[in-house]
Amino acid sequence: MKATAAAHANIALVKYWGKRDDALLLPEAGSLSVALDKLRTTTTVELGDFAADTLTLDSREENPSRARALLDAAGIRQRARIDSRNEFPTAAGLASSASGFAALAVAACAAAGLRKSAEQLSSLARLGSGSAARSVPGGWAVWEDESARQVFPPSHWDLRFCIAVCSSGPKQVGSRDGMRATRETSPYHAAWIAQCRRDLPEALRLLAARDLSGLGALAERNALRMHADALAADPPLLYWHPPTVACLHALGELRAGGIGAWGTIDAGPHVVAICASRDADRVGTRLRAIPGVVDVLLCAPAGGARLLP
Ligand code: 2P0
Repeated sequence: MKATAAAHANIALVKYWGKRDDALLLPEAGSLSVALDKLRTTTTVELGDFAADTLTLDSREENPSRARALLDAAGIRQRARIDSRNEFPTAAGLASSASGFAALAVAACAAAGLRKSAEQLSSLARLGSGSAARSVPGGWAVWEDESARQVFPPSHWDLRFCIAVCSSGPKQVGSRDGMRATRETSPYHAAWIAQCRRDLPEALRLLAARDLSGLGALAERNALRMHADALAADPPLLYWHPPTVACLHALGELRAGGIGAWGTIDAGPHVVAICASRDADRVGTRLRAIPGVVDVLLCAPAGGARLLP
């Protein structure tokens, strides 16, 4: 009645920003991501006759309601004691919901003795947080409908992802509320969704061909267009801080100097630079020198969620 699983967070190169079903967390358009090795979460689930569900995240009590939605969908009726630990600084505002819910789906089903397919586990993780569907298969993952699938393994391409941590506080508007507000109030939202539907097949073609300048530029455009959509919401959603903008300029300067590095930004201030492994140290050093950048984490592609012994 007890099991532990680990999963990695992921960064999307074609972003998920809009739901076609708020209750089922189904996306309006498909997305493409890669799992990141350093952003690992380990979750232990114990099922039993407890008074209530409890969720502890890095030793702090959290509301277990989203975890319960996942457990209910899996058919798990017993109460759960969930203990989730991030091997990276959550205080820095790095998203842990994707890795957390992916690890939870795998650990909870194992604790309950349920045999689920990879597809079913991805679909369950999605009910905790949409992007968690992509952390179950890991590697390069595409999520279009109920579950995500791995399209290439982590070994497909030796890229690096330099995460420039651009603030130390929690963000003001969470992804779920921000996404809903954008869909309901941004006049650009239909154009954003149409763009994602064009970007996904093109990104997959560039990924298959290992075309870094093509995929990097596409990912940067896709992220900036997602933020253009969010900025156009009413009230506007401005996730960026001054170092966010400075990082984008620095990456442009690196490219002008012959180093291929492109940025992507989730619903927060941090910039993730995509580059070849041989350039990662130079990119990391450049980003670390920017005033306001608190830390830089260097990540490589990682695999999917798995049970730990
Ligand atoms: C993504 N993000 O594709 C996009 C890009 C943030 C920006 O998925 O409401 O925590 O739980 O489905 O998955 C973050 O949103 O939102 C996210 P819910 P989630 O990675």
